[in-house]
This record gives sequence, C-alpha cells and structure tokens, in this order.
Amino acid sequence: MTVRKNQASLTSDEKRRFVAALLELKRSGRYDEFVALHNTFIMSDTDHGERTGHRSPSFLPWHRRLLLDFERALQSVDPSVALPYWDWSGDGAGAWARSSLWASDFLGGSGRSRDGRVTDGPFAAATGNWPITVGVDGRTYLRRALGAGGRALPTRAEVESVLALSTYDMPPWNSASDGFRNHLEGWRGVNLHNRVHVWVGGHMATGASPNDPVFWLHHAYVDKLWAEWQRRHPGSGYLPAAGTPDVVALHETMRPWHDMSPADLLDHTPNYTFDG
Ligand SMILES: [Cu+2]
Repeated sequence: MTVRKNQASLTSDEKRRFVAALLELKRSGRYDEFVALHNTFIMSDTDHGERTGHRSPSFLPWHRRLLLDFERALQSVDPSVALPYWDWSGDGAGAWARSSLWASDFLGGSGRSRDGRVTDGPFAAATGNWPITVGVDGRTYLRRALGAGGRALPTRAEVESVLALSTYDMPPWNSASDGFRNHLEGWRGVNLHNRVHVWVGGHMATGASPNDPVFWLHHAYVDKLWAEWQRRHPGSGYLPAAGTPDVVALHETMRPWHDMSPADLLDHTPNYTFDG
C-alpha cells in the first residue's frame, strides 16, 4: 500500500530512492512526457472554452489522475517509492530557508540571481542529468527563484479559510467562480495553489511547471487538501453533477485518458493514503 508522507519526515534513504526514480524516468524520456502533457493542457484550458486541467471543476480530479500515473511510473522503477507531499503552510516567515526540501541531497536550492539557474542538488544543470526539453525557450537548465516574487507562502490560517468553504464549485465554472475549488486553485480569494507556483518561480511559474520535481510534491499537498475538505464536508460533493458545456461533470470521463470520471477519483484510499 502506498503511503504518501510529508517530505519533512522522509528518511535519507527514502529521499535517495525518490530522487533516483525521478532521474531514471528523466533518462528514459518518460518524465518529459508528463511535462508535455501538463503543458498541452494548460495552454488549451481557457475560461470560455473546453477546460479540463485548470480553471475548471476537474482541476482536482485531473491532477489526482496525473499524479497517480506519475507515481505508478516511479514505482515501476522502484516499488518502494511514494510521492511525498510538501506542506508549504508551515514554511512561511523564512522557515523554508532551513527546510530539508531545498537541501542538496533532495531537490537542491534556489536559482542564482543572475539567471535563475539551480546550481546544487541532483537537478542542477552541471550534473547533466536534468536537461530541460519541454518549455518556452532554449534554456536547458532548471530555473527557480524561491520567494523572489515578494508574496509569502500561504499560511495555515489561509488554508483553513479555504477548507471552510462548503460548496465545491459553482457557475461560471472557471477562474471567476466562487467556491472551494477556485479558492484552492487560486484564481480567487487568498490564493493557495497558484501562489505557491509563483513563489517557487522559474519553471514552476510556467505551463511547463512539472520540469521542476517540486511540482509533484506541491500537487500531492493540494490533493491532500481536497481529501481534508471532503472529510470536513461529507454532505458536499463534486459539482457540476451533469450537463454543463465545456467542463467535466461528475460522471463524464476526462481527457486525455477517457477512462475515468471525477466520480471514479473521489476516493483516493484504494490507491494511497497519507501519513497524517
Ligand atoms: Cu497543473
């Protein structure tokens, strides 16, 4: 059974195995297929057209499915690996600078100020193991600018305020919607998910965000917040229930897989659990 742990409590052996599996997926080309898939969706997900991965109710089930596929790919390399999650709500007020997440035995640190290039850890360009091939320009090195955008990471109080919203989503079912999904995604209100992408900066602030492995840890936490919201609001379900143009209703299957609907993904426990 797969147990997704807080990244802060991984042992050094668990970190080493997770990194090794990432590097093997990168080497084989499978990693960049996930980056390209995400980028394709973010480019076509628009507020007034067909939208599946972002700006829409299926933001949460679509990324849950993406993470499941990615976790299975990691496990095909090393069955002991599970996706860790990054609870960024505890990393504000400079705590992130002391976090083991950004240490050189895990994801490496921020990029250098001149060009954003990450220069330490397993994904630094100099290792030769992490060439960027899916992206908007010709720079082939991983880029970050931790905290450089000026806005702090979301706090626990901000997370709580979003978990308190009792309606999953509502018309117009896009980035203008009120409700839990859009406040978590971050187009409205305190902004949780989008703000963290921008906080990391570099590739994470682009459609090719999975180029940075922290993408998976960030989304594993967003996925966990969805599960927490479900537990707090047992009477509130996924919306829309049916028949809404351009967005995925409860029992409609999602592109590009066309084999699972949001309803099939509401319960994560057949596939994995969390450590707390
Ligand atoms: Cu995304």
